[in-house]
Amino acid sequence: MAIESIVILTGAGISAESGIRTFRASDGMWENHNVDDVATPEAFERNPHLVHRFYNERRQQLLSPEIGPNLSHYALAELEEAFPGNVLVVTQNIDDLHERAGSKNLLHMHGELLNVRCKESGVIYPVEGDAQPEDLCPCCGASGNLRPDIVWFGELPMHMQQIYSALEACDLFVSIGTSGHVYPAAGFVEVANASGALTVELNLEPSRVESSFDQRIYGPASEVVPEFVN
Ligand code: BJW
Repeated sequence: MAIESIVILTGAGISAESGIRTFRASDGMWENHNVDDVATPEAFERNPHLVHRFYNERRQQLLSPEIGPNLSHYALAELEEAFPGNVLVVTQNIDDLHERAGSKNLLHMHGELLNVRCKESGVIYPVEGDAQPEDLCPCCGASGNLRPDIVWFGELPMHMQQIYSALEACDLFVSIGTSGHVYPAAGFVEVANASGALTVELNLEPSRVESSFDQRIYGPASEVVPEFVN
């Protein structure tokens, strides 16, 4: 079967070798924070200072000189450039390492660390420096309305219609560096299977949904992704 349309789902594992810690690793970045204290809409209502500080620290880390794309990010960008058909990268990651590597057809389903969003209008703004609860929102002029542009637990992920349409039309679905613990992303493999696509998992270790894939290749992303793509 000729492959014309590819959907690639990426998770924290693809950025691990770039120095950004994954969520469920023992040294995970939520080690010092309960997820309910920093990654839910209720947490933001309760303590916006803490939530902004948490994301400000992560933004500073992302922008530090030692963080950059690794070979797996570059391999996906090169695939998109060279492949005659359609390649869509759907990332759960809030970092910008796919963009920095050169990926263009890219959807951030869990938002972007380098943006804030108005709670009232939904308008998105790039963050310059740190964000604070006191910042005035450019569209409504109020303070307290700008929140991190992140999809927290219980919120609807972004671009879902576009993602499901692409999954229903793809011939190949590749999942890279994701544990399969968080839905709806963990269910994408089943949508691709139902569409008749070949499904492949590339990860350091078997994910929670590994049995749903046709093929599985385990190892560090910087090795298995370039090998798979070439
Ligand atoms: C390497 C590597 C190397 C390491 N090389 N690999 C169905 C059933 C049960 C629950 C639910 C359900 N549907 C919805 C829910 C509720 C909830 C949910 O899933 N909860 C579960 C925990 C049970 N989901 C939601 O609330 C979502 N919203 C929603 O569902 O809305 C309703 C809806 C209905 C129908 C359609 C659409 C929507 C929203 C989820 C938002 C997730 N947000 C987070 C936090 C963002 C904030 C922040 O970053 O601070 O996004 S959670 C966190 O997990 C983050 C990640 O994007 C996400 C996924 O994690 P990921 O990427 O898989 O990372 P890890 O750490 O888990 O795994 C890393 C993997 O890499 C591991 O496997 C390693 O082995 C591997 N690895 N080094 C290759 N070098």
